Amino acid sequence: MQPGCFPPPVVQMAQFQDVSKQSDLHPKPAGLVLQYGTAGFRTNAKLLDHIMFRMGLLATLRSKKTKATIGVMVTASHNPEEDNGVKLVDPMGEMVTLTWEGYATQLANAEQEDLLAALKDIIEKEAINMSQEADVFIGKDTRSSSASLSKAVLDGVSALGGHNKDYGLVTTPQLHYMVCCQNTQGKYGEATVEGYYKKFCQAFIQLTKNASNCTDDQKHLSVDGANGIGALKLRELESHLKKELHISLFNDGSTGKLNHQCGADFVKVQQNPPTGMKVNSGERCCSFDGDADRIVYYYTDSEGQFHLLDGDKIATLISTFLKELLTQAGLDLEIAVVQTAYANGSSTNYLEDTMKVILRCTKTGVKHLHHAAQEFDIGVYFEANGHGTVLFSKAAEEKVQQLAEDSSGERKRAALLLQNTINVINQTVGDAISDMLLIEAILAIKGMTIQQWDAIYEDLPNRQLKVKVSDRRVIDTADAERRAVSPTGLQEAIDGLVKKYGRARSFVRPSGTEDVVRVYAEADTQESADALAHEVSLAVYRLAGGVGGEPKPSH
Ligand code: NG1
Ligand code: ZN
Repeated sequence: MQPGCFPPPVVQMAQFQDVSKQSDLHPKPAGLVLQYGTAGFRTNAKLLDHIMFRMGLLATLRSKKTKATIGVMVTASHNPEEDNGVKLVDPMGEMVTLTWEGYATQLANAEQEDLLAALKDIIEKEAINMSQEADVFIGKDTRSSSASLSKAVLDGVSALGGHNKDYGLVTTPQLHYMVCCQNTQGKYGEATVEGYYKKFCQAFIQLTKNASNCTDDQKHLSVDGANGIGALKLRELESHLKKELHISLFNDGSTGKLNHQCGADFVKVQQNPPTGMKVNSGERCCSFDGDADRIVYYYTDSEGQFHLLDGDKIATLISTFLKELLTQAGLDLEIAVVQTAYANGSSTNYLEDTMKVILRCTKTGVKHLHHAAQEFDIGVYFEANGHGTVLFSKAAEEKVQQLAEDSSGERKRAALLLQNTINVINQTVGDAISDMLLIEAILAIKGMTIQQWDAIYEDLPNRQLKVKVSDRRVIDTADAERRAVSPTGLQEAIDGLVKKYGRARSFVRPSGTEDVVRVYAEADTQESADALAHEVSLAVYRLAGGVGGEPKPSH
């Protein structure tokens, strides 16, 4: 058949018969409505079988449309073990587009008898050539539900005649990496788990080989694996590090429960060390989340006080390092940092006033940050929760390479460091393992302790809370989620409360992954941040249809 031509109806019918038959084995509970949210579908695993099957169908259509390999990752990241979720990965390893998110929701919510019509609707709207080959890569996390749910995805792919490659247990960023490698014909790296370890570890070893005054003590890092897939993968990676980094792994999944009182989200939100981990005073520690796409660092001081180094501190460390290298290399490249409203006010001030980098604020969700970061030669993006990476434009990468070849002395040294920095970063998506290697390399090269890193700026005390309301969609926001435009009176109430405290800021937004409204507050003292967060929670409860008892002061 000619490219672009529609297949004869008989081919379509045969394909759809298979879809019909298979779909009966993955029935949708009547009336269930789910939304493709901030990070795909995410809810209790028991409600997801039909979603997985249908996402297998959709990934196959997306692959036919883009004529490229598409990824499907079965994970619910930092959510509890009982939940699960699924997200699609586009050809270059990025999140699927907004239009296709819409199709995902449409397909997920079609009642059983309407599925074929919904499918045909997408095929028609996108003018998909159904005789085009399709390839789908699939990965899953360690949840007990993930095995059968990923099997349902495979059924969806084969029902539409797509080919699949099942990577089994991988981290979310590993799957993004595989998809990108495949679609760049290996230019980004080899599309295997082994290829992933080789690429990032080699770059790490190259980066650190000249960090001559790095002692064995400084090479030690304690990692909380959140009892998830990141722990398994870190064990596999260790041998590739050639003892350049000594990892003590805790919460490796052998006994503890996934994300339960551990992992990056717990540590960030509770502002406490995870359970199940030995945190020696002054020692550098980090936590991954359940699918290893987030990382936060921390230590406790001699008085037992906990110090968190979150995504904002990570973005600051990385952008400082890159800026210094650019100066040493004499390269004139534009560097920007992208944050969300959750970024600590101190980090924003530091980046803007002291570092003088270009700063952008986007809505929550990595797809927004990723897109904003793509607009610059070098875009460093991090959510405060530790999800982030660095993007280099093609032109920037070429300039670095050219300089590494043509220059000598200090400029060459800087260019080579930049080149290896590019190679140690997983540019497809935030990646706990790759971010960890980059941070460890920077600290080693700069001979910097975690305390010195922490001292770059002092965080404003802050608090994050959740409020249950009957319908969180009543809250509408503007200005990168920093202002609530509905319900009426809510923003005015928040403004009034914020005025009571020093250096205060607060905002609310409906979560895209949980049925809650999130409240964020920061102020000059922890007491003030806690009080403000509580008062704003009460305003949400009263003005946005709170359910259950009124929020109580938590601290
Ligand atoms: P929601 O539930 O929309 O706040 C959370 C995180 C996001 C992002 C997604 C996906 C916060 C405040 N929100 O989204 O940043 O990481 O999960 O995992 O951390
Ligand atoms: Zn995650």
